Amino acid sequence: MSKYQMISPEVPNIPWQEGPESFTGAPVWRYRENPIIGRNPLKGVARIFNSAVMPYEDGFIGVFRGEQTNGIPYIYLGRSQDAIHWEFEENKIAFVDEEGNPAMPVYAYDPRLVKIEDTYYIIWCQDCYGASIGMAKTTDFKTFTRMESPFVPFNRNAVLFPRKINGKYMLLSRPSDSGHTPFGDVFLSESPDLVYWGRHRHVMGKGSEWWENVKIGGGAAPIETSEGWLLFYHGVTGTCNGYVYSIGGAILDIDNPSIVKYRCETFLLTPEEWYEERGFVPNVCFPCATIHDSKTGKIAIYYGAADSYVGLAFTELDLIIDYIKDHSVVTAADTEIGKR
Ligand code: BMA
Repeated sequence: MSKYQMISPEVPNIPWQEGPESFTGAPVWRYRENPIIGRNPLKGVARIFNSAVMPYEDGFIGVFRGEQTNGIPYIYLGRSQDAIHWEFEENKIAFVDEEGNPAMPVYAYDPRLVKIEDTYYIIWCQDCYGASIGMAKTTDFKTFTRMESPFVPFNRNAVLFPRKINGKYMLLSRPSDSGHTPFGDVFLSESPDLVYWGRHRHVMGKGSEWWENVKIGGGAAPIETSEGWLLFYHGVTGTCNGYVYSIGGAILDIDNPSIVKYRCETFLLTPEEWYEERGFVPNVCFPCATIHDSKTGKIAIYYGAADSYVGLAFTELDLIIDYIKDHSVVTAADTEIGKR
């Protein structure tokens, strides 16, 4: 009998490998055959990383950040039977506007994919006279209709919650600057209709812990659990050789997710393997999605590695919640409602 519950569908075909008997740090382990997506994955695309996947029909579907050979990032659709081996559509996703006319963003990166009720939403970073949030919806993965950008620049790392809370859509985001932002806290905004966003609340700041002391940003869509919203996010530290991106974990209040109930003082995963330490941007583990099975508590975490590859890691609900709770350090700014 598991200690904690996930409130989400069962995913019996979730990809899985058993973990070790014991852990020296967090109970998160890598897929032994990582990376699951290597270099030059399709024509005209040099690297795929920072991508989001989810169950769909009898298999899986995903939106992938493809760095084209001209250096411009765009989003590509991929399908898989096992969520490990992926087949990509050759052309980038052809977004349209509400009238069905072509409406391609200038660039698009770091997509997240979230299902709310019967609609799938893609949320990414795009140009809107500066780095901003892009959003589109689809019900069939054939027609992708762009929506209004929720915020003015500069903002990145937007993540939708998988259901309305108190009747409102909820979105995490990370206000930023126009470059390689040297600061950044996570905020929560709500909307009645996915067009107008307001009641902005501070969720959590860059950490006092060294591994996340420069900036943080939302990662995978939060997982609803009996303890609150389980959030995997990225935390960044600065070194004499540049930024290092690690994966962190927090649990947000189920009805008021701007309140952080638990926040893990240690990273859950940090660059250690060659595909995380070596690549276009070394030392990056950047989570964008999970697949999770409510029956078994299995969680598969998808993360970009070194801006060059997609990595897969695993954990289990009871293990990760206990670890986050046992290592939780929250500040006053974390636990307050986030309004000043
Ligand atoms: C961030 C984002 C991510 C990227 C990371 C490391 O600012 O642009 O897409 O993975 O930097 O380069």
